[in-house]
Amino acid sequence: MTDARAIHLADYQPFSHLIEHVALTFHLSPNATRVQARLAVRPNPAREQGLDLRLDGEGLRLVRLAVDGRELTVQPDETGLTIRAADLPDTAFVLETEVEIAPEGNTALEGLYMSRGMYCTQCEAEGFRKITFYPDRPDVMARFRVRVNGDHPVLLSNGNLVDQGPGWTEWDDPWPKPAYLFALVAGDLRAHSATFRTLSGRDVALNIWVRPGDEGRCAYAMDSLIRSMKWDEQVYGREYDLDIFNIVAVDDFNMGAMENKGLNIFNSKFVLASPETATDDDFARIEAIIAHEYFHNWTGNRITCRDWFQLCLKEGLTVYRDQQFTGDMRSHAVKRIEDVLMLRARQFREDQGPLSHAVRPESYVEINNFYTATIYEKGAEVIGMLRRLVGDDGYARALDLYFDRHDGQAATIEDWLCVFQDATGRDMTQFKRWYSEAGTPRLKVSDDFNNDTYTLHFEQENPATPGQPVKGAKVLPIAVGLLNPNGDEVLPTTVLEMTHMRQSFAFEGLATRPVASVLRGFSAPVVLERAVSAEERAFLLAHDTDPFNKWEAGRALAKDLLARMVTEGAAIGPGWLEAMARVAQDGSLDPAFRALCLRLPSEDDMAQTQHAAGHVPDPAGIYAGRRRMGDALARRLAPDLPGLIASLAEPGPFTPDARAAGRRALRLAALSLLSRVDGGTAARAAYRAADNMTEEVGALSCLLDIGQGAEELARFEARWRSDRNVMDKWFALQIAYAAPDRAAEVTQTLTQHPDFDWKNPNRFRSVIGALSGHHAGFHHSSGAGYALVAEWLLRLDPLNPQTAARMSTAFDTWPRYDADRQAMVREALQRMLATDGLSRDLTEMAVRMLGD
Ligand code: 0A1
Ligand code: ZN
Repeated sequence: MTDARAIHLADYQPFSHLIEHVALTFHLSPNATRVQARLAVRPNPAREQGLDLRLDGEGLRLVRLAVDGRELTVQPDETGLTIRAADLPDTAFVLETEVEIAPEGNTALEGLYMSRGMYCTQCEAEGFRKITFYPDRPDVMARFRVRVNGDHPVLLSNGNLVDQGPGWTEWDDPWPKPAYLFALVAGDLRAHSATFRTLSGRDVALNIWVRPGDEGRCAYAMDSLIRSMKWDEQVYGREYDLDIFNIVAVDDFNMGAMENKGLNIFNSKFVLASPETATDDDFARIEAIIAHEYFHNWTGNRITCRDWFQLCLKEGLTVYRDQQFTGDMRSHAVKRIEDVLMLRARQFREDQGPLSHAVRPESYVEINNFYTATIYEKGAEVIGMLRRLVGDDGYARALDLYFDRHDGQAATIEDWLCVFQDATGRDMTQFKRWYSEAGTPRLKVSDDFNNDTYTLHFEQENPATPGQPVKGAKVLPIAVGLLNPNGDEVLPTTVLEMTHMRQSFAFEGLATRPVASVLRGFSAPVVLERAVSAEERAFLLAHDTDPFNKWEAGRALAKDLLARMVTEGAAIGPGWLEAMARVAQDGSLDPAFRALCLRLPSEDDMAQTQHAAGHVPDPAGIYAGRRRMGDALARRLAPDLPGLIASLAEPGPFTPDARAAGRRALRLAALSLLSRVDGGTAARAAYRAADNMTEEVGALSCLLDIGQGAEELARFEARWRSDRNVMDKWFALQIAYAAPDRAAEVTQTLTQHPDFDWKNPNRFRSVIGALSGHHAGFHHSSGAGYALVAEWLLRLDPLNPQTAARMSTAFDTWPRYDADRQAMVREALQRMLATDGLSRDLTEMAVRMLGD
């Protein structure tokens, strides 16, 4: 995209000055908070001398500015202020400013804002400039001391608490940090506390701060934090580095959570959990996000990013680390399958549409639009590939070198690849394409067998993406295994390294033609194109020793069948049904794995696959075909379902561990199938008997799925009305299970509900996001889904552009669909662009999605 306001990686320059120390004093007040800043500044020896000092600042009322105690009159502009070189000493000096801001009116939830009476901050990526004048860029790292004056009983900031008195606290953070990691919280909060003793024997005070009444819902988050701290010591040798670690839960938050140094701020839905209010999925997400934010302490905070183009340096690595952690805590097989499902649903979708961008993009207009699945999830996949290529030892050596060499620095992808090169001797030039080139490679596979030699032939294709028509060959680690026709493995998992556009690999000394299991563990983020018969898929589902490919075989069977149903009107034959029945009944398999196998491919996934295969997806046809598959599976399994459900009952009280959660997942999958044949009798009973949210929501979903559950919905609402996080589920479920032709209408009705607080991002997402996630409802031929989502995005944009822009990605798949749908989406996007005062955030998204 060419835009005058675009920022380019190629234009990077170090900042003109260094900030050695920052002292901030806050006097909190909803409409007139005063922020005094005292910056110890000196010219940057790495730059030419005698430069002006440019500070970022937005929406700040400047009260005072002084250099070395001498007051200056400077007129701020829209984006900051400039102090002329002539007004600055050429050696170290002290810059003082005082500004006034109004956190109460801050609906964008960036900078200092208020959430239900408490003050909190969100500074990543560029929120600090809404708090005070400052070089708001990650390569300017400084030590901060913060004094908070306010009426609230709890006043928090980064680092260690060094002093306090009535109505004030003082915090000192000894670790230099960029401004985006600054945080402040003030409120009437209660702590759930614990102590952690580090590897070297230091005691760290741990606190999770929540609203009064929520203290009883912090135990799981605290347990997750302690396990994360231990894991990072054991696996990466990383110890925590302050005397205190605070986490605060807030209800109004644009994202999941934020890794501010020593003071993580979380969306309350990723902290608060009790068996009665949180589902197994909620527990798993809390564990993963607590770990993610904690792991940032080293990968993000101690070593940060030089500029925002390097965002994947901290995010890809931290996601990779949190995925490893979850695998260790739960099940590597199940975690890998879930991660790949997510990758395909979000990242492949993004990468195959108009929003495709490189893991390290080269330009942006609004950096908040680049907190994407590509930066996070593909960024993590790239690290997984690196590890596969250099091996576990090479990876460990490279990471040790990374921490040694770059601690305290703002680093780049070049630095990152260099530690791999230096630690392992491997040249990273070709591998770097994974960072610079967008798009999902397609990998075509064929094979032959001659005498005793089996050969796999690979061909990679790297499709054009916006602004990148031509690409080079990628390095692909392709994990393969070979099975004998009797099911024995004759070649255990072996990583083939593909570096050319076409490459073949031969395996000699085989008595019979083997069955190949290709791309085990999903060893590279590619789309595999391989003609495999239904028999061979069923064989792999039964015999593959690689759990990912075992699951993948069942998945591919289902997708092949659904594709033939919608394009050729094929009937559901016994092959898939029998294969599924065998998995459902195989007591030797982990219940969580069986539950994943029984899950049908999503409608959006089918549309993506059909589009890639050259078909125009028909949302209504996919919806209907998928329902027919579910009904057929339910009929096939019906006799066994009550027994299966009974055998999975958990005796004793609820525990959120992976084993118990896996059993509940399979039980609810079975209950959902049973509901299709018993008219909902078992699900209604399960709803009445439920003593935890997983089963309450699970049983309710079964009923909604068959067009029932009105009474249960009313009971659910009456019971949970005052619990915002639980009520988000109530809103979202009704939309998710609405019939496609009613989805927009149901959503519209819910927007009239007195509890539809649309300024709260969680509530907005649970209603408007639920509609855009309802494939057949959102893409309904009437256009009602498109219209309603567009209308609400436009309403949200002036208040909270970041969340409006993020949610606009609902429209990014429009090029897949027929001309009528394309026209309706284009028209909606053009209408947005024609709106006066549209934010830079949403403008950039609409322009990129339109692609012209
Ligand atoms: N760094 C956080 C996510 C985050 C990113 C941007 C935000 O505002 C624009 C807020 C949070 C993480 O990776 O968890
Ligand atoms: Zn992160």
